Amino acid sequence: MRKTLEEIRARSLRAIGEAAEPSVLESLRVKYLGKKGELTAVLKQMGSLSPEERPLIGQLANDIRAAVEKALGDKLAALQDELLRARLESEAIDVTVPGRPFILGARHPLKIVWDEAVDIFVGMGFQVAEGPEIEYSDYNFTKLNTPEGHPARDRQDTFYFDELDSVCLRTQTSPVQVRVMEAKKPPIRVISPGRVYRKDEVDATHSPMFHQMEGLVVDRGITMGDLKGTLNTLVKRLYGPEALTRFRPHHFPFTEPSCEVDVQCFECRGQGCRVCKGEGWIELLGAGMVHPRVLAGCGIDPEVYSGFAFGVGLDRMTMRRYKISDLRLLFENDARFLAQFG
Ligand code: 2NM
Repeated sequence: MRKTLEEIRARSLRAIGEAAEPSVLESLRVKYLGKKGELTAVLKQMGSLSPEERPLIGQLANDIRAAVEKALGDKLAALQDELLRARLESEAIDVTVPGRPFILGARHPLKIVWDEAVDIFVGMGFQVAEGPEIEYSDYNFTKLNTPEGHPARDRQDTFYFDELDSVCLRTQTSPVQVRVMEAKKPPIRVISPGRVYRKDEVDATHSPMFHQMEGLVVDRGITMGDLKGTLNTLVKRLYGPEALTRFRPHHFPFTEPSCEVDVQCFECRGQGCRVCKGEGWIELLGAGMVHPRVLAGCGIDPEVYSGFAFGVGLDRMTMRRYKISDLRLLFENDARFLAQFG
């Protein structure tokens, strides 16, 4: 029996030494130490031993059980260490590898000017209104006191979609304001920034798509004084408190009276230079008192209400602000150009 036990000890310890996986250790534990295991089977025969031998064999069996258990435990710990080490090695991350460059975008210069103009008007209580870029000629022209046959409706200048010229790409954002007047009762204070389209050949100052911001105020008792106060505020916020304005008579079909607004040249202070082409003044925007026919056509009684409106070209404003000499730069989306602005 002693021989059998020593043989079990040697065989089990060798098998444990050769085990390559924790699951193998578990089956070895069952095979040698389990209820139906080899060591247990030998102990069950202890009854046949003499009283002198029994404690000695019992002690030996206990020593073997302890040795096998310790070997199982040590080997399991060693296997787990090895597994962890292999995993740490295969999943290692080299935190010293340089990161990929992170390219941060920049706001388009036109959008900077757009946002600034919106902020100025929102500060004066205006709301931003939007509308479709594909518009009924009725909204783009007729309701703006520009009837069929009017030179402003020429097919040479407007992108029409159909033979009847009844749908077009909007040539101004005023149709947005027509929609506002039809939908809401005064008081109305809105601006409508957006893309507009005219059939222009592309050059340094022309593009078939450009950007406008129009404004509209309608209420009881609105006068040319409100127009001047509002637009003077715009100019001073844009160009500083020293900026001087000039209101010149002009003509638009949708306003009466109409005017153009100039700002005194900030380069030469009115003396005349290259920036203002010797004029001393720089043309900024068009404006006027909304024509009574436009108000009436939108369901607003011109005997009760009056209003003023204006339109400003955002592309030109942007070019002036950033001294950009060619309009095409705004539309080419060359990242080297765009990265130069906030
Ligand atoms: C301009 C100049 C003058 C204008 C008029 C209207 C409306 F809808 F009220 F009739 N919106 N915008 C207007 C007036 C636009 O752009 C140079």
